[in-house]
Amino acid sequence: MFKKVLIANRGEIALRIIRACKELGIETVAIYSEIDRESLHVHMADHAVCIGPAISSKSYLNIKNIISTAIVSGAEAIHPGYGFLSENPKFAKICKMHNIKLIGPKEEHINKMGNKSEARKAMINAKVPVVPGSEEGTTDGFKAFEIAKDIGFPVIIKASSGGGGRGMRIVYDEDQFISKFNMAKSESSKAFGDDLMYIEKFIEEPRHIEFQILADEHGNIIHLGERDCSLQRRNQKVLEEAPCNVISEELRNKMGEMAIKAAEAVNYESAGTVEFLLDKHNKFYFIEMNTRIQVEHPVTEYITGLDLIKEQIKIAWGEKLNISQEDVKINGHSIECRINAEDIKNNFRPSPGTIENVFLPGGNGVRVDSHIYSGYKIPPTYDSMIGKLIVWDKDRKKAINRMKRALDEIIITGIYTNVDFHKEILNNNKFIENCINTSFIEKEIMEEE
Ligand code: MV4
Repeated sequence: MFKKVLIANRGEIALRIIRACKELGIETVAIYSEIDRESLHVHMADHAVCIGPAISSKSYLNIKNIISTAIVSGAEAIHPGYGFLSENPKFAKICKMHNIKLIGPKEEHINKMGNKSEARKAMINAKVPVVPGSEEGTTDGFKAFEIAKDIGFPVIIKASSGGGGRGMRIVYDEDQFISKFNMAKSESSKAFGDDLMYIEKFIEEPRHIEFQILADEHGNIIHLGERDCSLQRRNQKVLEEAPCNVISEELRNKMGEMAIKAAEAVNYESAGTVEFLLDKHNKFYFIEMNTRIQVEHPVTEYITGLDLIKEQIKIAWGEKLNISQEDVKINGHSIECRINAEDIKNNFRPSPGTIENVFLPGGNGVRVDSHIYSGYKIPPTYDSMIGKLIVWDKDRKKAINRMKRALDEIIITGIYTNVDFHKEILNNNKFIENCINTSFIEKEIMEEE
């Protein structure tokens, strides 16, 4: 097993990876920016190296400093976590050049799935159902318009180098198309340096269902069931849960089989997530594949009893999966609430600053993944998530009850948080009855306020 691993990330996911390494007897090297000197991952790692100023481009995205820190510290592998360099093919390539194992997929997997129109093409060839739409990407608005008319409005314009909702535009009728196409194109060009777009039929009010994949370097691929990530605000996930209890065993097996086929199509390795849309008629469509561990991985860990970070590290070491698809058993129900330092009464604007007092919940079936502590100064530089509260119980109603109890225990003073926003969602009847889809938050929660 690796002797020393560098964690190329910060916050709660850096702690999460350090914990998995410690339990595997692996020495850990943390990297941190100047503003993160007092962040918890710096204190929890065996070694810590300051790699630059606060701004991400000069620190957590600074490939040169990260690689040289790995070499100087003697780390044989790097875990990138999520965000930052976790889906950067150049970083994967440079790790390989320096004989440093990247704990995650290979450069070709990241490239293939990072180009969303190429990914669509690979899925069509692999006979994985995709949303009706364009075969190829295009930068030509008039060609795109013809495709949109063939598909039938409403359509959604997506950036081929986008993902996660960035550079997306929904078009309800013909006369909006060209202007929205050009806006999306210029946004994509600025954000990703690429203005290749593709068009899909817009699926109205779907559920956003993603399947967790584990694939080793010996061709074994399994799925670990689904997560319902429909509760999103401005394309940011708010609350995730597993399993989705409106999906029958039969549908779960069908979607799981397609998720494995999607991974097989690119000879995938490591942990990955295949995203589907599930429409009102229980038809499902592939939309994209994420080639990283995701924020919401703990809900899958709770219902399967697996440690996904340890599984990634063992796969990177070259071990075969020690579980088969038949061994995967979904037990109980898990819900995750993302705890953000944001002021929900002021348009959810970030609320950095010094935390005065913290009390975080515990008890049966409660897990908190967070790096905050009393006196911790939340920097304004990075995203506003300060932790995740995850619960497990025997079924969805019990899990909701436990989550409400746990949220009530939270004390975080000195900054604003979105805890009350979560309480509102958990008390909403449509949520309690699981009558939700991707428009739930905008329609049910935001319009109410
Ligand atoms: C869609 C869609 C409906 N129809 N594609 C959102 C981010 C990325 N994962 C893909 N996403 C979507 N793609 C088609 N053809 C709905 C979503 C979607 C969504 C869209 C707008 C606002 C919030 C959303 C939340 C989840 C999924």
